[in-house]
Amino acid sequence: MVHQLPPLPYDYSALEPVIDTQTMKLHHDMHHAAYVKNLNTALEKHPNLQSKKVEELLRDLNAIPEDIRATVRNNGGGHMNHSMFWKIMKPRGGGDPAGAVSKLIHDTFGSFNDFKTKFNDAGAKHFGSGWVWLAGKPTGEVQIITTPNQDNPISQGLFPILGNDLWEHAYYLKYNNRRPEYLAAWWNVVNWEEVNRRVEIFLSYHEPALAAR
Ligand code: MN3
Repeated sequence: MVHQLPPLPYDYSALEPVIDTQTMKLHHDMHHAAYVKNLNTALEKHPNLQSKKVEELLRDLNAIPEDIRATVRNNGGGHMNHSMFWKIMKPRGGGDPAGAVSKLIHDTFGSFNDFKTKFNDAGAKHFGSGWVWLAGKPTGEVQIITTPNQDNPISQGLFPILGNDLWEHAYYLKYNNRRPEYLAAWWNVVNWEEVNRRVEIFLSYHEPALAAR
């Protein structure tokens, strides 16, 4: 096993009542574990790729041998997306963002409320499975995008600052078909400290671009 399932950084029940215990258990122990297992199995066919980090694999999918490209895209994406997802949530999270992410949001969307509305709307309108993201552009700007399946923004040259899981497995047990309700409630478990840590990484990549503006 080259890639490992990271442990949840809190109990299965820690995000109640926003995300129920059974959903967390199935989502982490079954879904995320399967992405890791499938990624590892695929990489056994190309051991030269086993030393690469998942983000390196996804950054240039055209460089991945064709026989495992779709498997790496889907399962490597699933691994990377969920590894971020557990960390950008925490018990008693939520509230208004502060720091660098707050500045990015206000500069781009005017207010936190307008940002949430646009993000939730994009997530609600996305057809089928996928993710909704706040993604950083090479210019240093940010935008809301959705991606299908387990595609990560890194594969299109964008930096994944934060993302919410639009797959039914993320919400169906508690919210049934009411995805907008799940999207609205999710903000109450967002770990803004972790999101700000990611923003700092994004900004450090793009400082030259920012300085030139
Ligand atoms: Mn998921």
